[in-house]
Amino acid sequence: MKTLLLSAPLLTVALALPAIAAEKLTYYCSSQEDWCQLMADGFEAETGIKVSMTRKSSGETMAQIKAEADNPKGDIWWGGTGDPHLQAAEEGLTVAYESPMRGELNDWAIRQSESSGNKTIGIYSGALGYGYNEDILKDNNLPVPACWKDLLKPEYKGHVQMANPNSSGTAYTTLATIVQLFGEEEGFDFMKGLHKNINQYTKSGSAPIKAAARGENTIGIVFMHDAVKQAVSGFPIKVVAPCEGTGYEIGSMSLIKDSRNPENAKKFYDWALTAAVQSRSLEVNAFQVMSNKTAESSPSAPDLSTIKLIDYDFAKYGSSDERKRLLKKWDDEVSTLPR
Ligand code: S7P
Repeated sequence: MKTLLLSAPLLTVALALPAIAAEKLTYYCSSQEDWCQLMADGFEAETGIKVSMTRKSSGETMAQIKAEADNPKGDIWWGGTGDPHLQAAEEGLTVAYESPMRGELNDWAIRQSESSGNKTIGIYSGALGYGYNEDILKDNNLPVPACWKDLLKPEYKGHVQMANPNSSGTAYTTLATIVQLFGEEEGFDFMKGLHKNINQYTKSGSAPIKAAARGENTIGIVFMHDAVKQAVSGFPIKVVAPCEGTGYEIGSMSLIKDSRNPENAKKFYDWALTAAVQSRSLEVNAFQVMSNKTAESSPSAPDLSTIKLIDYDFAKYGSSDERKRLLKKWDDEVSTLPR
């Protein structure tokens, strides 16, 4: 009874106090799950800001931000290929910001920003290619592929996997790369020929090489760094830079328009561009080239200076009309064909 009488006034005071809202950030991530989580945990630990994370592929995240435009739920979109970030900028879904960290970044990261009116910025870069499971290749007496056009050989039927370009930034980069490399007509003929050899179009871009690592697929069309990640983890994966040349991505970051926690989003943005944070990518075997000039790199990372890279037209293939047109054409003319 005595305890009850003493605690009653305390309870009244507690109920009368306004609830102190915890600082928070809603973070959409389109890179590999382990890297997304490392970023969320690292930011939360350093700032005390509570991070709520959703990981989805690049095209899916773009679609989600668009669907939420009247009532935005996300604050920041980090990672994923640059094309859908550019499309989001053009469609007014993201906002301009000039971070004080810009002086520390490589030119390609700043160019990405300038081409979008500063509504997105480059955080990493990496080349497209493919990887194969050398054990499965040998067991099936298959030739070693070295070029894009090798993937059309009839003996690879059922042995090639890529993601669906609607959901995946990796697969959209593949489609745009092939069109830029061979021209639109020949490029679509290539995609139709490739379709005959595809065993499955996955939702996520890196899934095909993870399946190859597990022995459930032979050749996965992915970013080369995603194939290297499997190889350094001890899986029998070989990485190929296709002989004809290849495209590349500028993985990007954008602030979502009319977000609920814009100041915390800017804090994350500046923090994510520091060399110390970008160097932590190596903890999860993320072997992209980082945008901060002094971020550490690994000797295992693909050396972009030795790969034949096309002059990828980010302005064109990141534009809303072109991305929609190419995806519709792929849906209509490729994905519906029998295999
Ligand atoms: O972090 C690895 C990585 O390949 O993931 C991103 C990719 O877009 C995510 O997967 P989706 O293809 O499914 O969108 C790339 O930006 C990045 O290099």
